[in-house]
Amino acid sequence: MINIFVKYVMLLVLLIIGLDIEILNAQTSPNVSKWPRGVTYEIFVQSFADSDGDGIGDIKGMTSKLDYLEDLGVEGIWLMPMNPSPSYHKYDVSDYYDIHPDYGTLDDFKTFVNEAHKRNIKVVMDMVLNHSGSRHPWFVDALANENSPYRDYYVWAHKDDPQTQISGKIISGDSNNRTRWNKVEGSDYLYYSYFSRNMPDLNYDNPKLREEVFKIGKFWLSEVKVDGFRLDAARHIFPDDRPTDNHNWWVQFQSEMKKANKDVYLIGEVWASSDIVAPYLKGLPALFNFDMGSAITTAVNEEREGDLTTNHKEIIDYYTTVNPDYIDATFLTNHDQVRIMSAVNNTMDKAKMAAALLLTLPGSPYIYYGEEIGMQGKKPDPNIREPFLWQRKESDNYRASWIDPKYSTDQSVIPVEEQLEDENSIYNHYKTFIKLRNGSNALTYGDIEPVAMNNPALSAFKRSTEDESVLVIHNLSNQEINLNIPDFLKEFKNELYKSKDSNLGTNELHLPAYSTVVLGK
Ligand SMILES: [Ca+2]
Repeated sequence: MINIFVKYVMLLVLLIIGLDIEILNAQTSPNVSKWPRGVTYEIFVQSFADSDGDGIGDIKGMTSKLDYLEDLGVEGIWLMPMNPSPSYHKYDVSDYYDIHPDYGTLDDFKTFVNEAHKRNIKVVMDMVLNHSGSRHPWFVDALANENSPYRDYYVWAHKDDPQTQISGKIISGDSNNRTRWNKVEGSDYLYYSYFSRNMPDLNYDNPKLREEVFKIGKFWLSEVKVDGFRLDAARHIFPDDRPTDNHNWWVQFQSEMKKANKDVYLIGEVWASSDIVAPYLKGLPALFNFDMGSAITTAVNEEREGDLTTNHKEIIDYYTTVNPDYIDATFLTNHDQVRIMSAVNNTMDKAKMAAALLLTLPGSPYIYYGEEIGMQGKKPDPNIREPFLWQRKESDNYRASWIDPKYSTDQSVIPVEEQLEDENSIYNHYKTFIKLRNGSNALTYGDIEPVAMNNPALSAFKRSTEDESVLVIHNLSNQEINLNIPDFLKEFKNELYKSKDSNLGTNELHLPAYSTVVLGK
C-alpha cells in the first residue's frame, strides 16, 4: 500500500518536473518556424555516419545522428540519392523501388523516416527522374532489343538524323557533357543523354513512362512516408527548346503526387538565372535560389554589400508574382559546388559571415552537411563530398572512410565533438543563428527592406512581418566600424543578437570586424 502511494507521489513529482522543463523550454526557445520555412540539412549519405564500420555512411548511422540534427535546429533533411546504382554518387538509378545495399534496407529507411518524424523533422528524398542509369533493367532491355516494350522509355535517333550532329555541341552550366547522342555498337540508332552515356534520358513524350514515374513517386510517399522530393535536373525533362512542356510536366507531377500526400513538398533543381527559374514555380513551389548563394559568397569575399539585399528583394518580388506561396530555398553551396569554407579561402571569419547572412536574409535556408563544422572541399566532386568529422579519427566510430579526404581532415577541421564545447566554434555560430531565426517571425517569414548605410562594408536590412520588425546589420569588412545611428533606426534598441565585442550605445553602434547585430524594437 505504502509502496503504491510512494510510487504515485513520485510519478506526480516527475510529471510536475517534466511540465516545468517544458515551460522553461517554451520560454527560452519558442519556435515559430514551421517547415518548410525552417532550416533543411542536405546529407550525402555515403559520407555522413557509418554505423557498421564498412567505411560507407548508411541509414542506421543517420538515424543515430538525428538527435544531433534536432539539436542543431534542423527541421528538414534532404537526402541525396539512395536507390541502387553503380556509382558512388547514385545519380544513375538502377532500381527506383529499393535502397542501395551499402546504405541499408527499405525497413531501415522506414525506421529513419519514423524517427525523424518523432523529432518533427521532415524527410525529402532526391528523385532522379530526368534519366535512369544505364544499368536499369528498362534500359538494358531497350538497348538489347529494338522491339523491347521499354524501347520507347528512352530517346532514340537514327545516325543520319541531323539532330544527332547538332545538339552534341551545346554545353550548359550544369553539364559539361559534349556528346549528347551516344552510339550503340552494331546499331544504326543512337540514344540521347543530357549528362553522360551512363545516364540515358527518359522519354517523357511516352505516356507509359509518365505513368511509371507517377507510380514511383507515390510509392515513396505512401509506403515509406517521405514528405517530398528534391527533383534533380528539373529543367531537362524535355529538351531545352521545350521549356513550356517542362513547366507543364511539373504541374501534372505535383497534382499526381498530391493524390498520395496532399501536403507533398517538391523542390526543384533549376540551375539557371531567375528569369528561367520563375515559370517552374507553377508546378514546383520550392526552387533553389542559385543566384543568392553566389551573391552571398561574392559579398563576403569582396567585403562589400554591393547589391546583395536589393537583388534578393527583386528576386523575391519577381517570383511572388508567379506564385505568391513560393518557397525561396536559399543556400550557400550544395554538393555540386566548391564548399563555402574553401570558397572564402578557409577564412573562418568569412565562413561565419556567410552563415550569418544566409540565416538572416529571407528564404528557407538549406545547409550542406559539414558546412556547420567548417568542412572544406574543392572539385572534383568527390572532394566536396568528404566524410563528416564526428570525433578525432582514432576515436571516431562513425567516420566514413570510402575516400581518403584531401580537404577535410583532422588537421584542417575540428571534429564536431570538440566544437560543441567551444562557444566560439563555427558549429555554435550556426546553432545560435538557426535558433535566433527559428524563434523570430520576422527572420523566418518577414519581407526585406534594404537600409542604405553610407558604408559599402555594411549590409543592413529590416525584416518585418505585420507584428514584428528587426534590424540586421553585418559588418562584412576586416575593419571595425563605429556607426552613428540615424534617427529613423533609433526605435531598434533591443539587442536580440550581437557578435562578441560589438556594442550598442545611445547614438552609436560599435561593430568590430566581421560582426553582426540584430536589433528588435
Ligand atoms: Ca556502413
